[in-house]
Amino acid sequence: MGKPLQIEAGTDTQPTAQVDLDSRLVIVANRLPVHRVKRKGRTRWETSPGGLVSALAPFVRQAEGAWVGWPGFAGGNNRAFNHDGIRNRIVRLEEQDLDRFYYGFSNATLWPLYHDAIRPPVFRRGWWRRYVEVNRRYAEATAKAMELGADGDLVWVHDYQLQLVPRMLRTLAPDNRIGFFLHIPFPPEEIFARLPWRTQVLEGLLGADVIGFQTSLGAQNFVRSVKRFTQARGTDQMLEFEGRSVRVGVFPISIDVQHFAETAATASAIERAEVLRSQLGPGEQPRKIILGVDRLDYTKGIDIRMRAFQELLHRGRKNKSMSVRDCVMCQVAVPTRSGVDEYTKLRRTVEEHVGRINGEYGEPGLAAIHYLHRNLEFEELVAFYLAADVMVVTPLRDGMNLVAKEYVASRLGNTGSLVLSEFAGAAHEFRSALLVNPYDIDGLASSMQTALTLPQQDIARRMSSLRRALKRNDVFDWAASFLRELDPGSSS
Ligand code: ADQ
Repeated sequence: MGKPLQIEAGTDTQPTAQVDLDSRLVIVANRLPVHRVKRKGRTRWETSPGGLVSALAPFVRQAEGAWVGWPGFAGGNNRAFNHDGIRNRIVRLEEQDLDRFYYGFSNATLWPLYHDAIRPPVFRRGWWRRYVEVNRRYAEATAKAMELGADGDLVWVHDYQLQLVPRMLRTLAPDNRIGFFLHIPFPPEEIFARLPWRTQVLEGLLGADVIGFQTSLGAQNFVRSVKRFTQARGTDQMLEFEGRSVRVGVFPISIDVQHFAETAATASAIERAEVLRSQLGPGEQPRKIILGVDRLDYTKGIDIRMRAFQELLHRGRKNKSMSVRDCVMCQVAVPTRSGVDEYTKLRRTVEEHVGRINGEYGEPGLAAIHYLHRNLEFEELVAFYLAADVMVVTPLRDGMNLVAKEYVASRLGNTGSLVLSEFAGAAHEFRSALLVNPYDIDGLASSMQTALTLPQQDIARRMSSLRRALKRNDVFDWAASFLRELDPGSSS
């Protein structure tokens, strides 16, 4: 078929993401790329914000493809519809599916297990059964979406909620190329081994032709588990399973760098950042701003980061070197998965920390920590990135972490310091960040101190190196490199 697909993705220095797909493309993800909004009493679909949707939508549109996913609310009908050039195939989920498949098996079993079991994963047979059933529903909806096309469609399945889909789909539609990308880490073999359904999950994934991971560590962990718990054999890059070859690859995800850079250069974002600076750091000598932006998730290390900031203020008080007159922490946390107990507990812990630290170190008119429990709209998010002198990204384990990349993309003048966990996938590309062990409260406090006091030329050197690393791979390059691997007939 040959559908030339050229995406001009950025600046002069950036490679153009380009792939010439030979086939139709179907994306399968937990969520559709749209959500329903109600305005003036009328409901309609709107394209969802976020890097994944904006990265994949142009490929799907140009390949006359479809997107299979859940619309974001329980019940409803499952009639397919077109929106913004994409055919949307609804997978309908009821409240009980959400409880068992989504909040249960996906987010209280797999999520903690795959993040080094930071919280004890909960194993329930009823949740597993519903995971199998819902994965089958996604596979069947995908097979339906493919009937419209010729044999040889490309199917790209996303993330931990849908690990059984590749094999189920191979049975329903054997003559298509199936890819799978895992957005979160794949855990070490000895942790993965705890999963009672480990072989079924691995064999589910092995139904794909290409399996992609964020880092080489994730890919290696996967191959080790596969060799121990399945009949598949081969190398770290290529496995043989049931007479087929399965390619294992590393595809670090990224962001729409140009979109962040362009917004960061607008007068209105710059002005909003100035307002934030004056609100957060008033005084003759404006306070330096340390920023955290995360989903309120226990993998992100928000509570430990706050304790490290407390340690910084404690040391500053003892040796009279640093106080709330010099610096302030601002933590923006977007509510998430409130249907899972651990998330309710985390919210309480974080809010207790904020209260304790403000009570102990704040002064009238000068809070030590500003805590915003909310979602920011895009320009506001960029304004926060522009206002921050130091960005702290300290997950205990993270597939990639896009916030680190978004901060770097927004710092056009090579200013600002990034304190980054060595356990985030982003640390593999961002060697010039101030890398930290997020479990080490003293070390983290010292890194914050370093970031606050680093000479300007060191800041600029580090940031310019981070920006070079970022420009080598934006989200369009990421999508194109995966699709090139998936489509043997493609050219680039
Ligand atoms: P997440 O765990 O969601 O993603 P991350 O990569 O940091 O983590 O992305 C979070 C996104 O949410 C960012 O784009 C950020 O801007 C946005 N966000 C966070 N807080 C916000 C707020 N208060 N207001 C508005 N936006 C906010 C999973 C994996 C990651 C992997 C991604 C992509 O866990 O490791 O990087 O998928 O593959």
